[in-house]
Amino acid sequence: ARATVYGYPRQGRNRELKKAVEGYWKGRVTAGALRATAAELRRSNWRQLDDAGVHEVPTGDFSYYDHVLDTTVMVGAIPERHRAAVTADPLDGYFAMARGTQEVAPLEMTKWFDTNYHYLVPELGPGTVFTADSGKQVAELKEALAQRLTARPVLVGPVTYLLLAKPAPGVAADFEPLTLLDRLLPVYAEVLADLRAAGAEWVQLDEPALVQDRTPAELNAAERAYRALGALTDRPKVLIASYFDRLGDALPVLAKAPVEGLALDFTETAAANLDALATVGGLPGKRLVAGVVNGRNIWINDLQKSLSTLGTLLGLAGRVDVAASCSLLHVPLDTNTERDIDPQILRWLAFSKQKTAEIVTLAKGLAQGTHTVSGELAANRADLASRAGSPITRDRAVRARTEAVTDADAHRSQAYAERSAAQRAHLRLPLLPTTTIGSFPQTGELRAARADLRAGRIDTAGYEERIEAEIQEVISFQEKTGIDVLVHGEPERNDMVQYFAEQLTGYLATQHGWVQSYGTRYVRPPILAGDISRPGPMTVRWTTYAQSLTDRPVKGMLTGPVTMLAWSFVRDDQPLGDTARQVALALRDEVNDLEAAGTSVIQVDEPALREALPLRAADRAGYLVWATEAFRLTTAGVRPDTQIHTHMCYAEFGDIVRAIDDLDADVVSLEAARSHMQVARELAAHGYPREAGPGVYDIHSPRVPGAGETAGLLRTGLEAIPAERLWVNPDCGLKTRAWPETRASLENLVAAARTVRGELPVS
Ligand code: THG
Ligand code: ZN
Repeated sequence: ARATVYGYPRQGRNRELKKAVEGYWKGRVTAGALRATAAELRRSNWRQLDDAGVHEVPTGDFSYYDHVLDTTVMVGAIPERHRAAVTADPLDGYFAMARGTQEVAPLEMTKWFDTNYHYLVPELGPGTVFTADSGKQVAELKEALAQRLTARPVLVGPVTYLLLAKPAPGVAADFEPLTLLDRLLPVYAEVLADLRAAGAEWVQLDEPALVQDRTPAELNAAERAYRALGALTDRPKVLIASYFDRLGDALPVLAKAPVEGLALDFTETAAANLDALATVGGLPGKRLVAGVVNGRNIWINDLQKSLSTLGTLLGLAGRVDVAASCSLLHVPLDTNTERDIDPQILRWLAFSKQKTAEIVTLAKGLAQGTHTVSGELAANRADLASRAGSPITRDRAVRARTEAVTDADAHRSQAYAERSAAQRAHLRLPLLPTTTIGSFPQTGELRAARADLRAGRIDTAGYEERIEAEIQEVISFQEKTGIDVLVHGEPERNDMVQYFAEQLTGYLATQHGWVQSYGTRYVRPPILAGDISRPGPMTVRWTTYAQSLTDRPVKGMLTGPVTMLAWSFVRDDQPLGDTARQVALALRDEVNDLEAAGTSVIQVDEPALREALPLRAADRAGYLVWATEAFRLTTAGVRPDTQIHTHMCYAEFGDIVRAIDDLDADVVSLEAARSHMQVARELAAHGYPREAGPGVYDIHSPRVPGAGETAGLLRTGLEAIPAERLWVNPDCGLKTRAWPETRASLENLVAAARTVRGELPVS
């Protein structure tokens, strides 16, 4: 048994890659310097893996922006509109596809399965011509071989690549990219031959799309693909890799494929792989790579348990190697750089470096006997016991409270129709009320104020003065502009999840735990480590300050429990629903405190409700039950005349409209500007009975929409949602925008609302 990994974080210890790439974009770093930084990061990652005892290192997993975009380049599927840029300069053309230019739009970005990583969606059509470009893969393999390492190129597999693609602009919406398989396979054949020639013994083809529900036709395509690739004579040995869940019906297909290896996820969600593998008779004579170390969370592995799984697997394959369940891209680098986490708790955590060590220990224990790793096993047992027995993971008061939750706690005292009337009387808003989603531009001065506070250049009082000054400006701007329901602008928040995590007991924030979200953008997901409680109010001070400055209602702004979970590392020692309930109760106290302090409108954001849906349809109903219950538990403790808003980003709500209704919020705001109010029509088609604010201003672009254009979107919205239930707001928060376009766009938004109000029949 040997140790391996499928991929490693790309950014470097100090996010050197982000700095180099962004520097290149600004013209401050040359292409040569960028390439040198990238090569040094790869070299150093491989060196670390090799030093740790990893037998076979991955290559080709590195990316300047995204590995799916790299695959698009590898197969020559450059969209028509980006061709000229790519021909002129491949590196600039690559970034043009990722980010767009003044002239052309970028590729669309969407989430990589149920992780928080985003990839660039390939655009294909009947006219797509694939051509092989193995340059990047071959060059990176040669770099690793020059370091005298055993290296295995890792590629997105052909079936997953096509399943992740969408019809190119102008191509019929029902075009199925998978119909291009026969044209794509010769290109993969050419790349495999090039990698063989460059010295690859093995190559890994990632097929995570096969862990999702797949039709017989799709499974048939997978079978054909690997029959064809397997039959090639000039190729390295092929390892098909699956991860993020169980393979289900795809397992027999891949087990029988005429290739040399299969990588399976053996973490909890994918545990069914074990029985399924035995049922198909194992992988006699083949290589099985066992993903027993969870590549998506940050908890130490139960080494004894993994060794026992691995022992069972030994009887089921010709050779068993040990790996993380997926690329380590989705976890931070190294726990050792965390200075603010209690050293005892730090021992419960494993980031990429620690997970690599676990994989090596397991491979050694499997190959040479557990006695050879007895020291590691003893330490692991002690750390697991320390976590299980810690008062942090079992807070009696929190447990007692969650157990006492009744169904009534999760339901408002009046039905929507009745409380809607009470809210109308209480708030006295005009028809088509205007509001914003919550955040206002995060200026350089605000970031500087936070940095000054951290560095001790200013004290808390000095910092709070600066925040109050910003709130004054935001409130006065909104009053002057004529917005109806105001916000304080969230100048005090770094990130909508981290801000709350830092204030809740049981949650850990990291200093350096960066994980790539997309391109050069990173997040530091906080860790749900223990039972969650709220020592004191978190937002009341700022909301009431803002309210003291105006007679118009100021919305309280909170992040909802589902999003708090989706954008954090979650506990693995209790059901997600239990953790969600604890977070919900802590947030419920905040909601109730806001109400008690005089806040009549409270928004609880759930941008992640849709994206946290499980990959397999069979798992979705269970998720939606606890997710909607957690939201209601957060919000149901308020009076009938207090108005609860929620907000969700990203399109494709069709499949969760029912769940949105089950949240029992009074008002929902959704992203809609780019899709010309498609969301409004979807809500109407599902008979959504509540108030809604489909966004009329696309905040993802610096472009200022004119008042006429915004009024047009409003009129379109009115065709689906009656005026009594339609709100007027941007698509999302304004924190990534600058002030000039924010000012102009919101002035136009208010003007548009006034114009369209004037067109309404007088009742
Ligand atoms: N917060 C958290 N997770 C998220 C989002 C979020 N996941 C999904 C989505 N939003 C991802 N979007 C972004 C957008 C911007 C940035 C990161 C993810 C970003 N990051 C800064 C950077 O890399 O320079 C660092 C931010 C910081 O200092 O904390 O700009 O909103 N939790
Ligand atoms: Zn949003």
